[in-house]
Amino acid sequence: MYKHVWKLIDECHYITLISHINPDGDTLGAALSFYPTLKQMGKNVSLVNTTKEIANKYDFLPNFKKIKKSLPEKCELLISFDCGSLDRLGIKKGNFKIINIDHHQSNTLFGDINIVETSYASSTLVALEILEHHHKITKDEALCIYTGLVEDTGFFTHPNTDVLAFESASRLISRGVNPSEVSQNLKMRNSLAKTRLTALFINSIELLNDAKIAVGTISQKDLKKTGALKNDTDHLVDILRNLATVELAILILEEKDSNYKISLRSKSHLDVSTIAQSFNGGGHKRAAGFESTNKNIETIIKQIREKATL
Ligand SMILES: [Mn+2]
Repeated sequence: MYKHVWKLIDECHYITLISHINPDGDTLGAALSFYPTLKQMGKNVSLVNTTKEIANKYDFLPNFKKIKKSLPEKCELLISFDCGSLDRLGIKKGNFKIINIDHHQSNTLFGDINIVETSYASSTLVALEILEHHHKITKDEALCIYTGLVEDTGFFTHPNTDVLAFESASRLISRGVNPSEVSQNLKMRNSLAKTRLTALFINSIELLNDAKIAVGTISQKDLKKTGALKNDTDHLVDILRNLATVELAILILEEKDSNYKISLRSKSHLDVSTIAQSFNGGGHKRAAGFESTNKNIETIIKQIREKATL
């Protein structure tokens, strides 16, 4: 399979590396990890993410500043990273081939080549294998890959943390990654606005179903009041899941157009990806999400509760 990837890359000159909307460290790290090699091969490479605001905390990743908001005029090959479906890229299918590199169970296999390793903790680990099939990876590549790995494993605490995760981490560190520096970049650069938003969020928490479900909401008003950005909300759902009795965490984020983005997390047994899929969303067993145009939050919560076997 990896041979096919490198063959298609060889055949194309205009290549776009794209990450999913509302990007995390995994999708960005995976896309950025491919940039230096393709550049070195003499390709015309574009980095694309269609999200309006990308969290600043990723600005330490090499070539982060080269990410553009829309597809370039010329594109022969699109390589998608960490994205389960084409619509999550925020683009229309065009006259280009697609390589789909991912680890989501719910992946729709929308590529001409699909490398979807659902047992891998992060998409960056899939990227690592493909890159290592080609050359010995550099420090910059290792840094991008390590960032995706720590984010998707919750710094080696989520159930997806396995031997491959640690073996890969060890290899990446031996290539020059400084784990403490990565942690500082990702976790110790919060704004006061984000911290104040966290306080508002904590006050919104409600417990349901004998405290097995926790629901927290963030409104546009909350964002305005604190000056926080939408990407300052990524950590909030974990606050819900971290409550002792909670199996299902539900974060409801009001978007600008008063639609809602719902993030679901479970702790030990509930499969939230099937719940998210029933609302046309997707994700993993313990972390998934969907978007809703239903203005009635209570109805959404009721529907989720009906689908959750606790
Ligand atoms: Mn991922």
